[in-house]
Amino acid sequence: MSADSYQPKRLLVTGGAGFIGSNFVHYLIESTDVEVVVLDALTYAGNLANLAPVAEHPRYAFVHADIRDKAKMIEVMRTHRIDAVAHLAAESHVDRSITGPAVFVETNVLGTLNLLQAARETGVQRFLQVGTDEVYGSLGPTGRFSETTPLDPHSPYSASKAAADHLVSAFWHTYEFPTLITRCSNNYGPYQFPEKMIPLMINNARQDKPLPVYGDGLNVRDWLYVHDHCSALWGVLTRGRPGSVYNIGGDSERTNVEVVREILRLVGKPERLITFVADRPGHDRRYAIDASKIASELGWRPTVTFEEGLARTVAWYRDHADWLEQIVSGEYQKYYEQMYGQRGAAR
Ligand code: NAD
Ligand code: TDX
Repeated sequence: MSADSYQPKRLLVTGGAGFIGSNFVHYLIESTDVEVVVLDALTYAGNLANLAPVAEHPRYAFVHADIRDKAKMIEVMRTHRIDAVAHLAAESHVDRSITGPAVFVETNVLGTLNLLQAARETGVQRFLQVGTDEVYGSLGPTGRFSETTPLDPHSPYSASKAAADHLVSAFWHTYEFPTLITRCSNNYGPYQFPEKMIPLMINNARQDKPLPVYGDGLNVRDWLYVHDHCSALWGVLTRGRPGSVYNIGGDSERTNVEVVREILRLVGKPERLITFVADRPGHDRRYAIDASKIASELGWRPTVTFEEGLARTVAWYRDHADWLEQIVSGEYQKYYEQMYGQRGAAR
């Protein structure tokens, strides 16, 4: 059974200018009464255009800050009288972690520790760590990850996320600091940066460029439409049992090549654009989520089928060609430059 409902008043959303973070902020403004303070360093993955629809809302504020700066985290939590944290800020792309792992440890591990310490010091009542199913490693053709599956991360990205989860869990066990951890499968939907597989393939298909499928294309991911993830995060934050882990999944396993074929069909482009390229080093073969705990404890289930969600996503990218073009051209950084001058640490 779930604990009594907890209603945060002022929620700090780290990484709120990224893909899932910005969708979550839209959800919070539309569907809850909570005041939202977004904290984001605006790395290459952060884009203020993602937050433009809520920029003038009275329950929204934005703070430009880096979670690697602990003193700043304490200051922000005090100044904004934060009572709950939803922690989504991260370096999130597996391929980047293979070529440059250090920043993944700095942001995902040390940044999470800074936030935990700052939150504890300033009396925060709930800390939600937004985690990934990749911490469980790779599955063969059968089986699913449950919350008790041992962590066995394979990439520098997933290793850094697993380390962060362990720290979060340690704060619960050592200090009884009220933490929650979610572990979600692959998200897709509006505002996803076009380095990730689905928006990259949509973008290439639209431009008649080759669609680079790693290895044999038979790796399997479980896909969840991002809006369903957002409702799950709110459910866990407000009704989850402190100290618990909740898996979140879409019950939509697909091979990569199946996904790419469906994108080509929706965009109306030929399958000859599919190009098999060298495999990702250490490429996990299959992820699959057992999400029965969140279903039975919190009554959450995905509501959007993969076919419906992918069609909506392709339509969103078609209708927001300017958003995509500003990223591809680097023009999106103008928001950052207008507000803060030249981007020092652009990657
Ligand atoms: P994203 O890369 O789109 O966004 C990350 C955001 O964090 C960006 O706005 C970026 O500017 C910000 N950020 C990065 N480093 C920072 C720092 N040092 N200080 C402050 N802000 C910083 O990522 P996403 O796909 O939206 O993922 C959000 C979270 O969800 C991550 O923790 C990720 O591990 C997790 N997750 C993602 C997926 C997925 O499929 N995308 C699935 C499960 C879990
Ligand atoms: O060009 C590509 N070609 C390709 O075949 C890319 C970018 C990916 N792929 C494959 C690799 C994966 O099997 O597609 C699959 C999905 O790749 P990504 O979109 O990079 O996602 P993944 O590596 O599965 O990780 C994602 O889901 C879990 C997010 O990036 C993580 O942040 C999240 O934790």
